Amino acid sequence: MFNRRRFFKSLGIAGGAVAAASVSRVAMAALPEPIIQTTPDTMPPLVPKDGRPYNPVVTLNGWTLPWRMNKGVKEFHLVAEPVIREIAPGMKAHLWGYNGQSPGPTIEVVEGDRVRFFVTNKLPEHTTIHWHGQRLPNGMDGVGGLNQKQIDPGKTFVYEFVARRPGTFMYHPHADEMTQMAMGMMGFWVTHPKGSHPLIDPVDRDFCFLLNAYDIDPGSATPKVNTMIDFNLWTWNSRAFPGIDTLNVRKGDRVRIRIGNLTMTNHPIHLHGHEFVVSGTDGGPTPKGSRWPEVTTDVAVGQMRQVDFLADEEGDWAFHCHKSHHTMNAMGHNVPTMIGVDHREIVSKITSLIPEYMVMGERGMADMGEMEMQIPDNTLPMMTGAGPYGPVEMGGMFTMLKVRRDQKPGDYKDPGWYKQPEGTQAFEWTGALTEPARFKSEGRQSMSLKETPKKEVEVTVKKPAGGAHGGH
Ligand SMILES: [Cu+2]
Repeated sequence: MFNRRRFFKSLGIAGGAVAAASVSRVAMAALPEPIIQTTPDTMPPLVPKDGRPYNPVVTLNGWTLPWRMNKGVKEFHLVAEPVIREIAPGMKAHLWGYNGQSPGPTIEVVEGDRVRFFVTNKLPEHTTIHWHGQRLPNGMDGVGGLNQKQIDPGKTFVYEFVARRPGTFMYHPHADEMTQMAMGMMGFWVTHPKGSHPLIDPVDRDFCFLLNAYDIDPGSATPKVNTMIDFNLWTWNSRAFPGIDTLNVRKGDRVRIRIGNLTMTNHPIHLHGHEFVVSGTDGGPTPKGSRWPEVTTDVAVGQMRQVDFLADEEGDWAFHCHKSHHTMNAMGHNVPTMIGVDHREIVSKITSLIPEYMVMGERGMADMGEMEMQIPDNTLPMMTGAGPYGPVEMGGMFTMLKVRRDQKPGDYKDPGWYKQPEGTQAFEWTGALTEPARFKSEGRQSMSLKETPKKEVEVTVKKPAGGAHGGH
């Protein structure tokens, strides 16, 4: 649901808006009212009510910002402000974002549209907006200090340009970037082609989301902004599994997924059950002759990738980052590997002192997925999520593509779990087991398979002589 807030009332000052000198011709009295959204639910596509028609996108756990048409110009109002974002049920983060959310709302326009952005700064420090990937006049590029003055707290600046080429873009501050992006300031931008385009095929469903990451200590709510590598929450649109909505499609749909990366590392994004092609980057649609089938595409830092595929296999297909640490929630990395370690003796000693002591990891870490362990307030279990057959043992950048033959066109609701047809699911073998014939090498290897006979080695230890303590 949209909440409308009175702009001047919320700023607490009457007529407090100040325009950039270069666009002072814009009548401030005509400032569009900002539209605020506070739920992290995936909103249905925003079908354009005016302007040129297009097939709208669906932002995972996000929404598209409505505009106002003013004498042929699409006017938007972005408010940079502190927000509270639910990362997944059970954890809320204190972030910075736009219009009530991190990421901010998706901007959707059509190639050739003239767009005007009113950007109000309600942060405690200055900011700007850079329109990543756009062709625009240099003074609209948003690098604070280089292309424009910083937008000080309480001020409103105006950006205006023509969306010259169709494609997949994003926006983010270019002012105290490390802090402001670590706090969640970013948003998606899609410029739809006007009419048919030789390199942009029509699709039935078009999804988008940003890759972002946070370092929030368990029990706290504000990201540590100086973290460079060791983030503990890997998120899509500031949501972690099981908080990321599923991508629900109808069997036979042509599907497009657009992904942008504003984290500090690359993410190989992997889809199960289907092959896709990279149909576009932030540089625009890719030439058709350059496309080859993939099931994983790496999205490097600062890049966008747009993939297209035909959803022709029914089921619940995992869709995730292939870095296995990125499908985990908050975890410590300085933990020794305990696989194969027999704790039994030490455990009985410890539990006599600390009755609730738990042994972890001597048979792998899968136990973590089903354990009912006490965790601090406001954090997420490392591995979580229950599927129809037990714990999914995932976190972070993980969700599912759900393909159903009876999903109605235009219906984005979660259809529930897929029921595999009889005889099409992996099953337990209950027949006799024979020993596998293992390969034995007798060849010239640097290390022989044959054991060399052990020689008893006797060691005599001599401690330094002298003093009262003699050696044994
Ligand atoms: Cu990743």
